[in-house]
Amino acid sequence: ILDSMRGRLELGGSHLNMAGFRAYEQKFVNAQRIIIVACGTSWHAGLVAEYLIEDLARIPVEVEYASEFRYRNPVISERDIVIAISQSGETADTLAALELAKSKGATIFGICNVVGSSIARATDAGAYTHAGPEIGVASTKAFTAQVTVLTLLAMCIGQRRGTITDVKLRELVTELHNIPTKVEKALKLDAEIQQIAETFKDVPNFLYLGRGYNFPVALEGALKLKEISYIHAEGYPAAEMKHGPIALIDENMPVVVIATKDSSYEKVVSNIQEVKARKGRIIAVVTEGDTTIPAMAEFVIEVPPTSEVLVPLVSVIPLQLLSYHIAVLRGCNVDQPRNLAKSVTV
Ligand code: F1P
Repeated sequence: ILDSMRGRLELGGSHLNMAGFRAYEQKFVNAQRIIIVACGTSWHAGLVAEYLIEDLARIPVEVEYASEFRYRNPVISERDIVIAISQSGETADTLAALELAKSKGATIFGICNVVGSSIARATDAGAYTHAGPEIGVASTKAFTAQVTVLTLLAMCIGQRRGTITDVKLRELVTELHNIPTKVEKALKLDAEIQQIAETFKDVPNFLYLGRGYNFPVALEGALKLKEISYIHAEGYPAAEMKHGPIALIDENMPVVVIATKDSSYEKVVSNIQEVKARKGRIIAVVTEGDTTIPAMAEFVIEVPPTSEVLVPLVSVIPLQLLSYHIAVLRGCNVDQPRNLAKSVTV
């Protein structure tokens, strides 16, 4: 099934070349562990990959901030595969982390957007995302392209290891081809999201909550808001809320809950109830047709239904739009945010 994908998959104009994977397929199949190193948004894509690879390929995954990994004394063996993810391919911490792993014998697989970049050159193999140039500093389409490559990777390894059924695989392949249309549909939420942005453009704090595959999406939503609108935002796994952040919730706190219909839906409903009981202002990202959560939220953003495994590709879009509109309304330069560099090379 995946033969065509091991070549090229056209997705939203991006060609995801998986040819680099083919030469190292067997290594991935036999890997004892996969370690992912990255920074910022790319690290969030890595977190999505932890769910994907453990779910579909049943290989243990560790996701490491490259900036920490490089300075500790990590245990790495020749049976480890290290995946370095970087949009620019120039991030100094990610490069140093992969070089450290390489010196200990690990195989390094890169996922970069910029062809011929330093990280791409330092890897043993890799897959380019070919998402095109990111005009702004903050990564957006690079994130969805990275997650797509990582999804394909998890599916390919899962197929080879026999950890994913043919039925499931076929279902995912079909749905992957529907994703561009669903992303386009999510982009059409623009005007609606602009209205929500109007309401919240002057607040000092935001909380983002999600579970499962939507947990990294919550982190990414919060990061995008911080990066381009300079509003303090925190992303949390929804169930962790009661271990601290719940103290922050009152009638002034906007809480974005990514609450699509998936296996953790019921639990997210009870997290929303907890926020509501403290008068938090709920902005819920839900699956089209949901009626339960919309009845509880102040604002509702409906995204098209998709497979749980693929949901970050769709659910991240409204969060990117929300950050964009809030930043514009606050008069911020969305392409060149203060203090941020496109490539963090030191
Ligand atoms: C990592 C990153 C981006 C962020 C900003 C600063 O870059 O943290 O995620 O949006 O551009 O750098 P990269 O390693 O993915 O190029």
